[in-house]
Amino acid sequence: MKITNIDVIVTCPGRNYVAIKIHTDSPGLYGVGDATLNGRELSVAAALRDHMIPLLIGRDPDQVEDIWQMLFRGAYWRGGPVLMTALAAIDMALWDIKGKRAGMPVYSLLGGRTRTGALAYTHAGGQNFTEVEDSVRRAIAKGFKVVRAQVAIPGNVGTYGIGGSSLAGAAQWTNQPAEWGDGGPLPQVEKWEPSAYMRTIPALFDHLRSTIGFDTELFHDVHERLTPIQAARLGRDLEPHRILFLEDPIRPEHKESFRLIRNHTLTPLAMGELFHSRWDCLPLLTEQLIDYIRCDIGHTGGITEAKKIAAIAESFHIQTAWHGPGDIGPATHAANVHLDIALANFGVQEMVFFSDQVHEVFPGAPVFENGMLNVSDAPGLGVDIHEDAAAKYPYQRAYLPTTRRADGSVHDW
Ligand code: CS2
Ligand code: MG
Repeated sequence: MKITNIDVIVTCPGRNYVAIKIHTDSPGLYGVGDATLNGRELSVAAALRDHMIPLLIGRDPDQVEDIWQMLFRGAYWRGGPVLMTALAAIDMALWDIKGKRAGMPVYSLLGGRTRTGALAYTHAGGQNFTEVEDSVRRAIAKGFKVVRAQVAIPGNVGTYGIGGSSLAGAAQWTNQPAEWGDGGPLPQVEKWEPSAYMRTIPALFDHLRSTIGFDTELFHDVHERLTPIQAARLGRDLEPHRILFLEDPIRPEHKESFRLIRNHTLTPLAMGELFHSRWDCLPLLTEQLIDYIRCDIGHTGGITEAKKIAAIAESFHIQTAWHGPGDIGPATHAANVHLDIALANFGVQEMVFFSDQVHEVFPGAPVFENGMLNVSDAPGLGVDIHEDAAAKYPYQRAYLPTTRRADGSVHDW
């Protein structure tokens, strides 16, 4: 069998997505992959169209590992979010083809079902503790057993994850002069200070545990904003609340800093969505510096790499909690759940509910029921792409927000 051509589809059903369709010389047999990288979508599309796709025409789609090695090492320049997102899309689509050829869902190819479904979590947020409590209660009413909780921070503007952060507030900090940029959309600039944050989050979980109790697993995403000692302090302050994990406590570059956090707190730690290969994860896994590995399969080279990351993690008692936000496509969400269902060391799965527009373009996203996610038993990943629907939603440049401290200096968003 041979790859005959590969379509790159850029679409914007409510937000930008990039997808690929790998066609073969077997009539009607193709694979679908997600190549979405939030805020840098067209860079991935160009890497695919201009550099990677020409290398694949005529190749046997069955050779998933060899194609992965060739695309990762053959370019000499390797890694990073753009190339690893492009590689992930190709990898997902090749696993999709492999499943369709075998007449089996991808999880069967990965060793078969080890669980009835993948325990899922959703996001709760609000401007104050009562709003967050109400948001958590709504998630519980929907059947979630695990909920992430985020809250606005007094004096900060546009805090991550609270849902509907104030655009007007964020605009206060848009300090670029109008002449900057090309007149099109620019990143919102938000403001964040650690002290108010460090005081507010323990108080939030005081409130949630005293009102909702301990039957629901709760946790918090720091979103890479603290220093190691600040993260250690927050982890210790949260210990009485028994959160499932403290996510992304610090920025990803110096991984050994997790040793300092680990030495000071029993609060479980999670990291991974800003990593791009197993090598990024290694010290955190082999030194057991984290408890959950949260790589984004769509930015880490796909299913082939995620299998290897999970295998290393399993050897060190570390569970998976793959990244599953709204800014990756249904094919990655499906790849998450196929792995979740098959892996022995699955922990918990982040998910979102897609809009009708997204379902129209990408039918087949995982299904949420009774607190768990499942994928269909259709051969392959179970996700398709409808190009006609995709064409209705042209790309619209958009950026992630950026963050600055009160003195105007850049901080991690
Ligand atoms: C967040 C993400 O869901 C999460 O864990 O960290 O939503 C992250 O902010 C986005 O993926 C960035 O594009
Ligand atoms: Mg996160």
